[in-house]
Amino acid sequence: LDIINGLRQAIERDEFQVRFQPILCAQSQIVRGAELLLRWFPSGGEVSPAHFVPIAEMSGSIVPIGKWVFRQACLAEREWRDRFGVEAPYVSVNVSARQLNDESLVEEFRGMLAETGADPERILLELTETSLMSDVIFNLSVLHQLAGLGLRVAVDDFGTGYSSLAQLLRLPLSKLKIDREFVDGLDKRHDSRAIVHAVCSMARAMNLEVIAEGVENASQFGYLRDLGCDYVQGFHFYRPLSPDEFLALLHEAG
Ligand code: G
Ligand code: G
Ligand code: MN
Ligand code: NA
Repeated sequence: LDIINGLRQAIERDEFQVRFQPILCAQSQIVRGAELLLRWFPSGGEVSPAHFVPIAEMSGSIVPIGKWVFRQACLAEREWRDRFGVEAPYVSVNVSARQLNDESLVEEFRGMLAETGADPERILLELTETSLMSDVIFNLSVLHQLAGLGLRVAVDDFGTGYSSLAQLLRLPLSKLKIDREFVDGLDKRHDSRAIVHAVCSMARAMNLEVIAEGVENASQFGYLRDLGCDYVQGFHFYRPLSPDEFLALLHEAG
C-alpha cells in the first residue's frame, strides 16, 4: 500500500531519475543509441524498477509515469541532437502494455513531441513480446497510430513469448531486442547459438535490425558479431549511466 501511494506522488515529489544505457553498433562499437531506464528514490532509499514497475502497472500509476518517462526521452533526444547533430544517438524507451490501453496516449505523445521539438524517428518504443501479443488486435491499431507519429517500435525480450511470424509481420516494427537469456547462453549452450542465429536471419529477411541486450563478456560479444547482430548493449560495454555521464561519454567519443 505504501508503494502504491508512493508511486502516485513520486512525480510531484521529484523522486524519479533516468539512466541511459549505451547501445553500440556491433561492427564499429560506436555508441548509436541509449535505453532510458527509470530509477525511483523515495525518501531515504532506492526501489528497483523490477520491483516497482509491476506494481505501477497493476495500480495504473504506470500511465502518468510512462508519460513522464516519454517526455524525458523527448527532452534527451532534442538535447543530444542539438549538441551532436546527425551523429546523436537515438533514445529507446520502455512502454508497458497498460499504457497502450490509455485512450489519451497517442495525443499526449503527439503533444510532447511538438512541445519538445524531438524527432520521433529517433525515439524507439520498446514493447515486450508478451505485451504485444496480449491484446493483438487492439494493440495493432494503437501501434499503427504511434508509428503514424513517426515513432519507431521494437519488440523487447524477443524469444520469450509466443508471437507468430504472421502476427509479427502485421506490426509496424523497426527492431527486435533479443532476450538476455539467449545472450547469456551463447558461450555455454549450443541451442542459444542456434536461436540467436535464427532470430538474426529472420530479422534480416523481415528488414528489421537486431539488438542484443545483457552482453556481459567478450566471448558473447564475439558470437553476436559473427552471427550478424546489429547492435549490442550490456555490462560488458557500459552500465546504465546518469545523463551527465552519458553526455561525457559522447563528448569523449566525438
Ligand atoms: O533498469 P533495470 O534496471 O533494472 O529495469 C528492470 C525492469 O524495469 C526491466 O524490465 C525494464 O524494462 C523495466 N523498466 C525500466 N525502466 C522502465 C520504464 O521507464 N518504463 C517501463 N515500463 N519499464 C521500465
Ligand atoms: O527488460 P528490459 O530489457 O528493459 O531490461 C533492461 C534491464 O536489463 C535493466 O534492468 C538493465 O539494468 C539490465 N541490464 C542491462 N545490461 C545488463 C547486463 O549486461 N546483464 C544483466 N544481467 N542485466 C543487464
Ligand atoms: Mn527494455
Ligand atoms: Na529486454
